[in-house]
Amino acid sequence: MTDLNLLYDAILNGKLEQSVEVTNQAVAEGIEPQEIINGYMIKAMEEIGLRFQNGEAFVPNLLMAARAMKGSLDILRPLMKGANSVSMGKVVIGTVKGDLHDIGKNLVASMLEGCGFEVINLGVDISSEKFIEAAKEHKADIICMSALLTTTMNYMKEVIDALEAAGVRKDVKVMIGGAPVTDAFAQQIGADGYSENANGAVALARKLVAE
Ligand code: B12
Repeated sequence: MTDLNLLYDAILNGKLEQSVEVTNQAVAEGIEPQEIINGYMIKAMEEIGLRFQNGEAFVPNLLMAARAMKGSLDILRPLMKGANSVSMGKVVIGTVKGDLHDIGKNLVASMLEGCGFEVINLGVDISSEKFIEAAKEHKADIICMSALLTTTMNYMKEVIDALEAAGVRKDVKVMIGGAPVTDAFAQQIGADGYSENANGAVALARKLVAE
């Protein structure tokens, strides 16, 4: 039986090979991706973040932890893809301009995909122009924006204003998220919803599409 605490340690200590190995073992034993991600991987990222905040870890440690996290997510992502033949709706997702954090955003994208949404993942550092262009091109039902920095979260309002100015705001719902984002902030900038995690993001997306 795989000891998933080893996965927690591997991500926390930025050991890619170990995290991939333990993840593969866990998958072979039939452990649910959700349990692996929520129970161990996200917790390790939270801990490295705390250490960084307290001056006990530094940017290279964050980078190595992120690399290990991604290695494991790459294994789990395909397993989360649902066997859905009918699309629940189209989602354009990206991390806003100036922000390079993509782990949480990719997790949200994978969960949405796994739950039957068609997801167009634009990547990181996405400008309002790119969000608008993609929303129009793909006739998106929802735009999802992610921001992990208090400095970049304000750009979400710029995107919403630009959607308004381009005349497409009425055609799409806007969901936002990321560690510094709150419900109050979402309301303040005129987003349609906020969720603090990937599971909640799916529930919210379903609700918004049904509206
Ligand atoms: C890993 C990491 C990095 C990596 C990112 C690698 C990558 N590819 O993503 C690197 C090393 C590149 C990095 C860089 C920096 N980072 Co950094 N980073 C982190 C760290 C440790 C973890 C983030 C993470 O991946 N968490 C795990 C995921 C699963 O959680 P999440 O992102 O929050 O996502 C979940 C929810 O928020 C939500 N969600 C996310 N997006 C969305 C979107 C929608 C629509 C919805 C509904 C939900 C949702 O669902 C997700 C899943 O549950 C955080 C600390 C933390 N605890 O957040 C700091 C942190 C975000 N970084 C921080 C800082 C300061 C920086 C740098 C400025 C450091 C520097 N001096 O260079 C740079 C900025 C670079 C840039 N321009 O973006 C600060 C931000 C402080 C602030 N208040 O603004 C933090 C909080 C660390 C700290 N405690 O001080 N970082």
